[in-house]
Amino acid sequence: MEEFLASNRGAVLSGSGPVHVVLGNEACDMDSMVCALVYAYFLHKTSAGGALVVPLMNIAAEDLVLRSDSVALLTKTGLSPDLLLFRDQVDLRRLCADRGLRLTLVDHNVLPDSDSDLEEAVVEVIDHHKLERVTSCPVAMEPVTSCPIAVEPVGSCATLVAERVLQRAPQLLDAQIAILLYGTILVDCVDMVPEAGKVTPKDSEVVLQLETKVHTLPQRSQLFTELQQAKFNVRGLNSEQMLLKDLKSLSGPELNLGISVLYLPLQDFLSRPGVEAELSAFCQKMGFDSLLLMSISLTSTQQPIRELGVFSLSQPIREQASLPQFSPGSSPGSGRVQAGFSCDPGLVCAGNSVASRKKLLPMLKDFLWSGQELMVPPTPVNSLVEGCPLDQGLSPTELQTRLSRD
Ligand SMILES: [Mn+2]
Repeated sequence: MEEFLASNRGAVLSGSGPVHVVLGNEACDMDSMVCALVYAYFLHKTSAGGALVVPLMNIAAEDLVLRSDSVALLTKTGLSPDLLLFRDQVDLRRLCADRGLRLTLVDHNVLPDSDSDLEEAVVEVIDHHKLERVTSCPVAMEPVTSCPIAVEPVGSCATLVAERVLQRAPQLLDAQIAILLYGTILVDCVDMVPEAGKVTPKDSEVVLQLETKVHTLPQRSQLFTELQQAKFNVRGLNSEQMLLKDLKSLSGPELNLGISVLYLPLQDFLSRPGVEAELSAFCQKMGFDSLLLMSISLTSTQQPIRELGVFSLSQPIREQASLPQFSPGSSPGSGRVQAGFSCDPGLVCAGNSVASRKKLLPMLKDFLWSGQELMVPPTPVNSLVEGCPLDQGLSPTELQTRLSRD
């Protein structure tokens, strides 16, 4: 695997001739990363003609640190991030124009608008999301697709990639490849627990086959727990990286709202030295009027605690909120962070009461409904823990429902 990654990465960066890129989705979560890695390796080993195949991580190299669970899995397999090719390191349009480009999409089935000009390069799709890759034929009104598409509603796209490897090139399944696939399926299928509602019979079957074939795999639940905990690991991240780790934005006619999921207790984040200046700088940099901080952390017994805070640069919004100020650390009254409270009944954050939570609701409602067509983009698959307020994407109604629970 290392040899393949190093040599093909080099040949893409400084060689000539056509390139076949395997590309995951823009969230570049563990599933996208591993599917790109393993499927590119599979194509490299199995296609006749020795086409230059390379997995491309669909994020900037500097953002890898934000995918702490993926970093943990890479570390476990001994793969250095330096072997990976990232989106900011290669110009796909230039490759396409100068050398010829073939694209295989994994873990998504339609390119985002920003990449729609690369559509003609797509030669294959392997995915487990809802199929959106259709163009309507004006006459028959039947969906028309232009390339081989394998879309199945399994828990993890890695299941589909693993299935191909198992069926067509089982000799490739060394300890490294197996653990990449195994760890990803376990994370996506929440430790294969049926109650979590993610696992399908095919996921279970593939996991069993991997366990049967590769005897060096770590114990199932142990690996799952390790990777799950890595997701919460924000050690070494600065405040901006924490805010970026799971960031979504909402914009309406009168509003630019950021929503950041923080993987630590809200109070811990707000106690960071200089946090208010950092929040302010972050909002300015990203063009947000306000920032919703949704934190999720685990108790010692692994129970999730969710908390919410609002930071706003806008005086009217702060006044509208008319909430008791949430004081970061020991500096009361500095407050542009207007509220901090828990979404969970009975777990109320410092300085807040149920009353203040109720006052905040209309403000959030105004935020979220200020645009007629306001839609919250879907949360990147896998980027959030089960049951997080943003899981499955956040609709205004859902948020309000969650916040109204007393
Ligand atoms: Mn996926």
